[in-house]
Amino acid sequence: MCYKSSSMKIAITGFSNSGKTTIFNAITGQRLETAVYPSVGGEPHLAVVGVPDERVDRLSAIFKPKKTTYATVDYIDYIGLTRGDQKQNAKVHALIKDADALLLVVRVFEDPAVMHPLGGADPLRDLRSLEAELVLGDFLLVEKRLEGIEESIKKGRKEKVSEAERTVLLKCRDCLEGERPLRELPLDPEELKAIRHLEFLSIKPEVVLFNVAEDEAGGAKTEALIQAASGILRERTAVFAMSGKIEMELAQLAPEEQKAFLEDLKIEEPALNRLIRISYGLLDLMSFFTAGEDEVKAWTIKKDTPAPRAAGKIHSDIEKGFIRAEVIAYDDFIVKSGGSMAEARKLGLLRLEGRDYLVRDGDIINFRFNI
Ligand SMILES: Nc1nc2c(ncn2[C@@H]2O[C@H](COP(=O)(O)OP(=O)(O)OP(=O)(O)O)[C@@H](O)[C@H]2O)c(=O)[nH]1
Ligand SMILES: [Mg+2]
Repeated sequence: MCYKSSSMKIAITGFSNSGKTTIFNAITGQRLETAVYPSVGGEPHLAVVGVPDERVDRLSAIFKPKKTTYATVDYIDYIGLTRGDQKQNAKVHALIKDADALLLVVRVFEDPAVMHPLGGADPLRDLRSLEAELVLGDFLLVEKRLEGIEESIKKGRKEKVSEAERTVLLKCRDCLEGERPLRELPLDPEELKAIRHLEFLSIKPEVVLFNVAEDEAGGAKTEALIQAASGILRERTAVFAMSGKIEMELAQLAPEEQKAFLEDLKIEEPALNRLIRISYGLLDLMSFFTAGEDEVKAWTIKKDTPAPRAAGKIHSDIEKGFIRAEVIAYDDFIVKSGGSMAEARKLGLLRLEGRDYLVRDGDIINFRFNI
């Protein structure tokens, strides 16, 4: 099984029956079946999801374009991890190893009708075990790779041995043996490059999502849980809690019904939107915008992308023929020029930036180019 796509990908994982497919349904608005027994196989679920962004909504209201396009992220949902079953977990690993981040679903809700693979609800134990499974999977991968390297050395096949890789792998082994995920190991870009081909799981940024009971999303118990989890996790992680079930039901309502529902509960937006934005932020991504009569669109780039490369996202011709970028920050556009480009021009708020300009989150850009 193989799944390739050029866009950023987040894999939903966790133990079985933690609510992964429920969350996937919430994120994607789909209605895939969820069951009280664990899934053991089948095809993974995939979906491309727009990142909710009120700046895009606002620009769209101003420009009234024919089309409005949000930034997107791909989500995968697959079978769960199993405690102590490396063979089963290797299947999961193989499918999600090329994801850019993990969304780890941890069950908090209690429901005797829904089998709990570890016996009963204990979210912190589950979080620790999940982390341990990811660490163990990577450890086995490191061992296997080191053995392969030793073998090549013994057979005198020097061309197959990268000393740089071996040195990093030894560091990785130490870290994993200390029961810490690889995302906590400080590695420079060269070192990261040497091991990238191994596609470790514990090196990926991670959002831990506590799937709490319907009435507990904002409660004190949940707060305490988030606090405790923050003590277990360190680098490049975020912790979040919501009720998968409620968010799924909400996502399946028509837009007007959804609005009424949120107003009734005095909630500004679904918790889900925040979750999607947090995940997007953890990928070190940001958005710039193009805005006109035809389309208002959010484009996804990595932080610190120079203007010509950002232009290349739109079209390679624009990158090749790049002359300048005409830029205004979203806040300046809305606040200082009241949402009018003519006014912005009059006030001198549009900047002309050259090849070295690093695009910032929220820049509204018009590229000048020549082909
Ligand atoms: N009471 C309650 N039940 C939930 C909640 N979230 C999920 N469930 C139920 O738990 C069961 C499993 O949910 P799924 O979303 O299929 O869980 P999963 O993690 O995808 O399970 P596998 O794919 O089998 O690993 C279903 O019966 C859901 O209705 C929740 O927040 N509260
Ligand atoms: Mg499922």
